[in-house]
Amino acid sequence: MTEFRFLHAADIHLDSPLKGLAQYEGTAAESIRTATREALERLVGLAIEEQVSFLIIAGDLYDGDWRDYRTGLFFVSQMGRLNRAGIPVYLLYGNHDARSQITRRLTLPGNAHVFQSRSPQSFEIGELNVALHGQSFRQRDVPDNLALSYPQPSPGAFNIGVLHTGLGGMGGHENYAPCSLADLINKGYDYWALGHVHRAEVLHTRPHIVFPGNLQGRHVRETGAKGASLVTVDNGEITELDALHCDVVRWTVVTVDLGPAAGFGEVLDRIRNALEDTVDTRAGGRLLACRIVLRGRTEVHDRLLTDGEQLLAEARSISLGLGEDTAWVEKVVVATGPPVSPETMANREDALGELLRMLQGADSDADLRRRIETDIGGMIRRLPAEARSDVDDSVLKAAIDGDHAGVIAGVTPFLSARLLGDQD
Ligand SMILES: [Mn+2]
Repeated sequence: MTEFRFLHAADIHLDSPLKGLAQYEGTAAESIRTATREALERLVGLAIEEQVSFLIIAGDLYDGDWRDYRTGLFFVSQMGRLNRAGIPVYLLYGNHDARSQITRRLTLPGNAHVFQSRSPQSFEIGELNVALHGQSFRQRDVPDNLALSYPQPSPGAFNIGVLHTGLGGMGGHENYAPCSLADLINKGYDYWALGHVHRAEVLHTRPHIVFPGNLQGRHVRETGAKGASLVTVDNGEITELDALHCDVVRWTVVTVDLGPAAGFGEVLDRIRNALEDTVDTRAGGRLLACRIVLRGRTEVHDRLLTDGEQLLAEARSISLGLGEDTAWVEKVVVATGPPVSPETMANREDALGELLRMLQGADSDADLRRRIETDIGGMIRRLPAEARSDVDDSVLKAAIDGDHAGVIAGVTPFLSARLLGDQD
């Protein structure tokens, strides 16, 4: 038997809208906006460069229905590059691009083979002695264990199962087309090309069961290097499994411990140092999209809480100072504390101490709760529905949920920071 290599990608989410980005200007925002397309271009470039025998896409190529034909035309243009290079593609649709989800369609070039959604389907590559088995999703929510109905392995061939699955329910992903690891191991295939879970993971070797992760991180919960798996097969055995990085923008969380930082200027210095360090160690030459988290007990805690807008602008200014398309700051989270603990503060013999003691008991104060419900509750009910869903701010979320204790706990640090700030 011959030696050959193939690429396994999944969860490309082409043209996926990036939440919260529309309000930002500049080249970094533009790079992030086009990142899923550029990552696909890189994948195709690598397939050609590495001279792979074929490419597998294991579902969620598209994020959902196309806004217009441009998304489909872009994909066809990339398939055309592979067609010219003589590289076939085996494409399976998942929950995001299930048959029922995509209303517009384009005919694909002859090198693209799509797994049908009616029942499992097999493709054979005679000259390599490879058999691929798979089934696309018919609709978004597939409750059945698809793997069980996949065909028996083709005797003597290198068998690949292509499957979009939540497996047994992996953290943060809907458990579509559920199955167990044992179902896959026992099938008798050589390689399972999975999709759906966005974090890359090799779940088993011999047989290999692999989530390559998504091709390009789309928000701060998808951090680190992203790409596809390059698999080398020699004489029917997998001899190498490499992660190829295709991401053009890399997401990361930068935690900055402020310790006893005494001034706003010092805070900015520490942010700058941390960003420089992160660009050097984690970016791999790509644009780094960062969420900065400030921690520690610090003198400037009050100012950080009350001057959020300036803090974010300064952090963005620092990132721009590192060079064009080097780093972009998505958000600065202030998770610092005052230099003295809240308990010590509450023991103060002054008006602030009194206020804090009052707030500590506020949740059991029926009168105060009624006033919060009247004032804030009324305001929340006037918010449009879309503003009430998918809320990032914990205090606002507590207010929407009618969690008065959460509102009081959430505003206490801001209130005491304001009061302390006014003393200066
Ligand atoms: Mn999926």
